[in-house]
Order: sequence, then C-alpha cells, then structure tokens
Amino acid sequence: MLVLSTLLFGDDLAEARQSLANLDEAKVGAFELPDPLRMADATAVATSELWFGKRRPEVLALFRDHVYGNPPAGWGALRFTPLETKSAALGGLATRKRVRITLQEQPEWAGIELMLYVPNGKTSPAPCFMGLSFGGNHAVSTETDVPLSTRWMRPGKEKGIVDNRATEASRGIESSRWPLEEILKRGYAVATAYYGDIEPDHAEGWKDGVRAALSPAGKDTVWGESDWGAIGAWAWGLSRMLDYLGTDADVDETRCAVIGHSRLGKTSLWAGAQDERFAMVISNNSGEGGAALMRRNFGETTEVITRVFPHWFAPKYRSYKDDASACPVDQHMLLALAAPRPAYVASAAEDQWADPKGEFLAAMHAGPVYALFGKKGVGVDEQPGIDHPVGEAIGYHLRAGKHDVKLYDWERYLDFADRHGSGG
Ligand code: GTR
Repeated sequence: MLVLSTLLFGDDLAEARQSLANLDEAKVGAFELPDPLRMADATAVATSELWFGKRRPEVLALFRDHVYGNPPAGWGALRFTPLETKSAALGGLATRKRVRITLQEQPEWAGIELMLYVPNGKTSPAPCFMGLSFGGNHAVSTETDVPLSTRWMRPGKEKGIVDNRATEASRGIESSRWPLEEILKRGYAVATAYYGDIEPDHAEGWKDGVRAALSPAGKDTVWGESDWGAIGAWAWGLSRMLDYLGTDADVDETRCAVIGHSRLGKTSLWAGAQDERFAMVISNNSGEGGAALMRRNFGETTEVITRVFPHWFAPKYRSYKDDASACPVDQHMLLALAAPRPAYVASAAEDQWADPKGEFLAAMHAGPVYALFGKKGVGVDEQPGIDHPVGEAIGYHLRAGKHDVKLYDWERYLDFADRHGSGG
C-alpha cells in the first residue's frame, strides 16, 4: 500500500488500486439507503410541490455541503467571443462554430473554447447534446482545421500528449466517443469543450482554473470543508456553455441534454442536478462519485477516490471514507435531483471498477421521486442483462465491453432523446 501511494499518483494509482478493491458480490454486505422522500426532520414528502418546495433544495444543499461543494455566489458578466463559423463542416453535413466564453471581471482565466456543430438544412433550432471532453476539441473532431488545444493535459492518459501539451498526434483520439456524424444526421447539434479549460485535472490545477479566478484569495485560497472541487467547477462550466447556447439561434436551449463519461459523467450528473435548464441528463460509466451507490462496497470506494483525486470533491466528502453510511445522501438522490426530467445511466459489463450494479440500483432507487410526477423510472426491479436497455423516464443499459463510450451507447441515448420529445 505504501509503495503504491508513494510511487504512483492519479490514474495510475487508481488502476493499481483496483486489485485492492472488493470485486466480489458476496462481500458487499447489507446497507440502507437514505430515503429521498423523507425530510431531514422526518416529514414524508408525498407531493411534487413538497419535493420542489422543500426536499429538493434540501437534498441539493446536502450534496453541496457533503460531496461536491458549494459553487460561488456570482461570477459577473460573461463574454462570448466568436472565433469561427464554418458553414460546410464535415463534408457539408454541419456548420461548425467555435466561441470563447470568458468572464468579464476575471481576465486572468483564459475561458472555455466551445465547439458547436449544428446540422445544416434545419428549419428550426436544433436540440443539442453537450458535454466536456478529456482531450480537447481537436481530439473530438476528425477535422484537421480545428486548432490544437494549447492547455495543460494529463500525461500518459490521452495519446499524443508531450510535456502536458497536445500534439498533432492527439487529433481525433476521442472521436470514437463522439460519433458526430451519427448524432448530426439524427438532427441533433453537438456542443463540447475541453474540461481542462475550466480547470486542469490535477491536485493543483485549480490555481490555473476558474476556482482561483473566482476566489477572493486567488491562488492562496485555503479551501473550506464544503467549498467546491473540480467536479463542481467543471459542472459550472457546462452551465456557462448552456448560457452561450441560449444566445445561439441555431440551438434550442430548452432541449439540451448534458452527457459525460467517467469523471465527466460524475460531472454531467452534478451539472444536471444543479441546473434545471438541462432538459436531459446522461451518465456514461460514471461510477463512484457519479451514478454508483457510495454505500455499496464494490469497486472504487470513497476512500480510494478521495485519496487519488482529492481535488475533485469538497474536502468534507473524504470524512466518509471509512463509513459511507454517515453521509446524509447517496447517489440515487443525485439522480433524483434530475426529476422529472429524463435521465439515463449506462454501465459497461467489464467496467467493474465503476460498479455497474451500484449504478443500476441508484437509477432504480431514484424511481420514487419520479413517481411523484406520475412517471416510471427504470421500470424494472432487477438489473437487466448485457445489451438489454430498459427504462421509461430513467433509461439504463449494461453494454458489453469496457469502460468507454461506444456507438452502441450513443444509439441508445439518441433513441431515448427521440422518445422524450427532444427529437431532431
Ligand atoms: C479513474 C477513477 C474513476 C473514473 C475514471 C475516469 O481513475 O478511479 O472514478 O473517474 O478514472 O474518469 O476515467
């Protein structure tokens, strides 16, 4: 253990620790989930009015105080600077725009470079899938005229990164996770940005991100127990991207789904929980700190995630490392914060680290909150088998294969969005 923690860090340490985590269903043990429909003072929540008026704000505040931290009270005016409009992108299928989103009062923060593809030939504003990427816009797109990101990137993890910077070799490396043509042909726009624009993903990354820019003490900030972490910052960035989309006549900002994979799936859930303008919330293999129940001792644990990635969460979250049952929330309540909007949770069969069953159970146990609105959640009470998508207001599937985003996942999300009236 000592060797692991001294020689390895970040993702490498997380991977090495997989061997130490429980991956045996028989050893999970019993646990009791907090009731999303019972107030802290034990009042039962039996109506959607009470949910919205009292319980939802309470649950949101609990997640802020205990897990992801509190966002800043304000950030002043935004500035949207158009960088490019290319009307015949992807062989004429789409118009590509790039826009820089900055804060007028915090010029030291370089801002978010949003890349938007809208399908050509539409007569009405397009619904949109939006999410952050691990490798930058040039990694999402296969178009060689998308400028390389110049920002800090994780070493080793993404291909073509040299000295923490993108190189030509990193073009398109994430394109299999973003099947742009399939999405656009179905009538949806796609909006994306590099997550490191908002905050570089390492323990000191906040000093070069929006958290330092918005903190009165800047780089000298000492974070309090319930202050926001990187996931909170990334989620904040998604909301600022949605602010921009609200000004773009090609996009219908009332039909924007927020999507993310893995740590960015944790982020999309948190963005969708806080910002009700996201019309749909999608978590792809988000695991611990995302869709997976924290009380289930399977795969990654609170102890591991807060040791390896301390900067992702509010410092308080680590206090639950030895006893998740002391935390006043669990992740089914995070999904419930999306209600009554459609939400989707996807797992992968070989991604045991993310605890597929714990992800399904969270989706299932969010159901009672959807029922307050007369909606059915996943509609089943047992995890479905591989490649058997289920669900009504809450979609769920367990894809064959590894931790990744595949075309299979996207086809399910597109069908789900079509079904819920977000159709292109
Ligand atoms: C792992 C981490 C997971 C997940 C993943 C990712 O190292 O343990 O929680 O977030 O990284 O984002 O790829």
